[in-house]
Amino acid sequence: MSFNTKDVVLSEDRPKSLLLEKHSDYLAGYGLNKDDFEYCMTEYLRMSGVYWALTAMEIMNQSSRMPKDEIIEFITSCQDNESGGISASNGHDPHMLYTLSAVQVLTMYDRLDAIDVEGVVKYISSLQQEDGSFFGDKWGEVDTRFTFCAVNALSLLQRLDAIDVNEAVEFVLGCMNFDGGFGSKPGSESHAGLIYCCVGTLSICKRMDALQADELAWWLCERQLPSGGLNGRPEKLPDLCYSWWVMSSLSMLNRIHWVDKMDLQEFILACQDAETGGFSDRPGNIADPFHTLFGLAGLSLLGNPSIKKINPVYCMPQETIDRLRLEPQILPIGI
Ligand code: 7TP
Ligand code: ZN
Repeated sequence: MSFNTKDVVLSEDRPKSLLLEKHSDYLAGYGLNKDDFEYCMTEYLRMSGVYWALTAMEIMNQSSRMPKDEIIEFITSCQDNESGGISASNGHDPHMLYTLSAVQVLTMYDRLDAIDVEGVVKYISSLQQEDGSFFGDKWGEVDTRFTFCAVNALSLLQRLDAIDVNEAVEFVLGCMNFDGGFGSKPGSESHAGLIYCCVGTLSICKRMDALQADELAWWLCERQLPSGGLNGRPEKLPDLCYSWWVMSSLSMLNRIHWVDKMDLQEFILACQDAETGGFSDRPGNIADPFHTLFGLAGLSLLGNPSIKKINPVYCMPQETIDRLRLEPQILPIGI
């Protein structure tokens, strides 16, 4: 007889140490062959892919292996002159998600001069609605993810004055649930990824006082399963990227000691692919740049000394956030 909790079992031959050189080689090689099938299949998210790979390389202190000039030219070519927004790839439609990724990459490179910043500010502010919420693009889907994209990107550009921050915060607070968590819109169920977006928004807007910190931290640490991994909602399998969404949220709440760090570290290390390099969503699956960033970022939050400190709100190197003198709000230490 077992509990009806879904989980995985870590096999004895799993990786148990951090394979940094493998990960650096994996990301340096990703996209070198532009005809590669896997690479072509992800054209619709390329701008974010560049952000995931570059950030992962930055925190491994390997970003000099990335094609900096090519990346900057690519971003310039993805800005839409009319709306000011930025798309995932050449010829695609601009979207809030890729606009944020582009701003993040150019911030890390300290090359915001490569885009029309005023155009980006105009694009983002044009997507705010009467109730404070944000559309993701011209098609009008509302989601707390897009609020976080807006607030995050504008804070990096030092242009939060361009939107109604109070209304944006009120909308996010309207998405809070009885369990202290947040969903994508008012009344939607709590989900760890959306909790990260909402807590991140409140952190940047310095409104962390509005949280039910203990209820929320309790819900978050209940995501840890016997394997050590974290899931995004009750009754779901663990997934490496939730190491980031959950641990970054707990970090903003100053309560990462509410999870078992050793067990989580073992799960994260088990998600490495020892042959190809990179991390996958769970042990034995195919690696990708997305999970590679969030595996490394999770280890950084756990204090791994081989990886640079990552900022839990921005998911960028802490040194970049310090250079910009950004000070997202972190709660004082809990119990
Ligand atoms: C393979 O199937 C998917 C499903 C959703 C691929 C992408 C997506 S997504 O674009 O909506 N997205 C990001 C994401 C990316 C990858 C991936 O990136 C593979 C290769 C690359 C190259 O750069 C893989 C998964 C993925 N997901 C889906 C997912 C994560 N964990 C389990 N799954 C099934 C996340 C998804 C949504 C997303 C989350 C955070 C974020 O900052 C942006 C988008
Ligand atoms: Zn995942």
